[in-house]
Amino acid sequence: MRASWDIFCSVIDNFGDIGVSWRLARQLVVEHDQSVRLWVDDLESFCRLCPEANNRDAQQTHQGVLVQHWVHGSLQENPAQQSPSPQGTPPVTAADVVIEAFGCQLPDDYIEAMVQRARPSLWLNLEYLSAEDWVAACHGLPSLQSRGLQKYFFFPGFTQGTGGLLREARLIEQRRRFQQSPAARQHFLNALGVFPQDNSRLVSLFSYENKSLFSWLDTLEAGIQPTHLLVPQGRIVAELQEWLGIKQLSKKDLHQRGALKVQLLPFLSQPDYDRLLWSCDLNVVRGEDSFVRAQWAAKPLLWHIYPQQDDAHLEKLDAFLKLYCQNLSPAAGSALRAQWHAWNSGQNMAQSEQELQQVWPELEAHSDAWCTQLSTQINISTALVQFFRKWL
Ligand code: TRH
Repeated sequence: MRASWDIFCSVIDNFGDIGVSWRLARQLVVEHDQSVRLWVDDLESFCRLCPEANNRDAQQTHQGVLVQHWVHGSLQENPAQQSPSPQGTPPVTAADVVIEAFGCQLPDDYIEAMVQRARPSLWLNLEYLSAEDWVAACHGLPSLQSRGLQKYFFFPGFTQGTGGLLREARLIEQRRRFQQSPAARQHFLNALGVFPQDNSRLVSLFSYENKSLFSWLDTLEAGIQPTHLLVPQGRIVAELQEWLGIKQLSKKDLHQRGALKVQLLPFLSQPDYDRLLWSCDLNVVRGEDSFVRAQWAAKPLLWHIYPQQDDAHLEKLDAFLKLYCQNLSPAAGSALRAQWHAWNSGQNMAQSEQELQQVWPELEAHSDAWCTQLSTQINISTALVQFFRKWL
């Protein structure tokens, strides 16, 4: 059944909110043949993830998704129509399924439009990803709202009973094919201007500002194996420049210190960012979406979790580590925990890096097994469509 979907995304900071919303919108169109409108309050950020978009048109269609600029407080389905809607009539028609991404507040006009529908909309709040135990128990619970409406909480997650993770239908197959083809990898890297030496370890770095960065770079500089560090343009660049002692990292230059080469990359499209993750031996990722993509890459990862007030994020970090380390040997589990804790609390990375090197082959095998295990779970877009069908 082809239903209409409205996804509301308010960009708070960074790219996670829009990254997830845009990925979900595309999947609903391409894989489930749904009619999707994506409401975004920040077209500038959207353009970074969808380079074919522009920041001028309030309405534009990309990859089958109608993208609608949303100015908080004023909702016009077609801003070109300047005539005001008749009194009491909302300026929009509410969709069959309404998703507010990450608890963003729906405009009053839109809630009014939901109230006025003959058949109610299914209203869902797509929550942030967490591996905490309580998530499965809260997934799918309703909550009564004003005006007699009901909203359901949809929780992504890593375990049975949650809404799963975003995963395109053929992602694992495409990733395997890419990783089995040295020519495909080489072609992709060369096109980015990356020519790694045969014996060097390729590492991608996408992180927030981080107090542990200098000590981590120091260990890579002093390493026995050469490291080639690839850094998509972003928040970590200023600190990298400081460590390198240069004013401006430019995309053309390769900076070498000891065993470490540092190379700046442009901010990539989402599909190219996936290919970068598939190409590297280790991926340093952050937030929510890049963290999940690194798991689909089936390579070891280091997560810089989005920092929250009162260190609430450290509980989330441990909840994930508890799951992820379940099938690791005690030595590998403790080395990984030590490295992730150090990276997320500004500690020196030297010792944990050394310990991690001892268990590296086990970590590589584990990241592949973890990806295989996770990919047996339902993916979010399918779970949402099923949720809607059951609710009808
Ligand atoms: O940008 P983020 O830090 O977003 C965060 C998180 O979502 C966090 O949970 C949320 O609370 C906060 O925003 C507001 O990290 P994240 O989630 O990894 O999103 C980055 C997106 O950018 C992801 O979709 C991958 C994409 N990306 C590219 O498309 N190209 C690139 O070159 C890079 C580095 C990332």
